[in-house]
Amino acid sequence: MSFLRGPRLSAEMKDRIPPGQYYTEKWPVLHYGSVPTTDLRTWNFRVWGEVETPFSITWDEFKALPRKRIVTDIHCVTRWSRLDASFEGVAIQTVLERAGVKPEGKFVLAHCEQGYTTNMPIEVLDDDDVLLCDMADDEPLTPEHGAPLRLLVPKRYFWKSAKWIRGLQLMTRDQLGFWERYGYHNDADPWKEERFSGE
Ligand SMILES: Nc1nc2c(c(=O)[nH]1)N[C@H]1C(S)=C(S)[C@@H](COP(=O)(O)O)O[C@H]1N2
Ligand SMILES: [Mo]
Repeated sequence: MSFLRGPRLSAEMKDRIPPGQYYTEKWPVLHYGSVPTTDLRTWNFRVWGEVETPFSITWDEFKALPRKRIVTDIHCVTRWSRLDASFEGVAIQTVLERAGVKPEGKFVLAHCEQGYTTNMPIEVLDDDDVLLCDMADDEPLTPEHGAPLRLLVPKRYFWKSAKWIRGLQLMTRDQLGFWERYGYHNDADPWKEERFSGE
């Protein structure tokens, strides 16, 4: 791990490290449980719940959607921050517009392999830096970082960036996800240090 006193960070870079975080050039791997194996021939991605048109798409259909690449900073609640990480995939709006979110669809639960979930309000998800991403650092995502597909929500601590994602459920009410039920903060804004609930 490289700490702040390690690599020389410019003032501009230091200003991008939220309180209580340290800078790393590495990309640590963190998750609960094991890395799932995926058969792309049977893989699908679903959007359901409070939407006009629930749908399920195959891997080939996902790969045919319009693509977007972003460069952004990411922050993990275990205190590492990476600056200028690049990600590529499909803008969240592409799938939300296809589904047609109803006005009642105010909250989202992301569903992953092996039952992992994470929740957020629709406004947090519907942001211009949120991607369903299958590439990072200009390479295909590795299995341990969430291949074939992960969510990327850069403005929140990284547990909201669900790996091995398989679907989005739109809901009228908020429902806590996996780490949120274990006491992680529901909002998870790194700039407000929203690490654990009750803080
Ligand atoms: N499906 C799934 N996604 C997950 C997790 C998990 O346990 N399962 N852990 C989260 C947590 S706590 C973090 S910090 C990030 C880590 O992503 P990375 O291993 O690519 O750095 O994945 C998040 N996404
Ligand atoms: Mo995490």
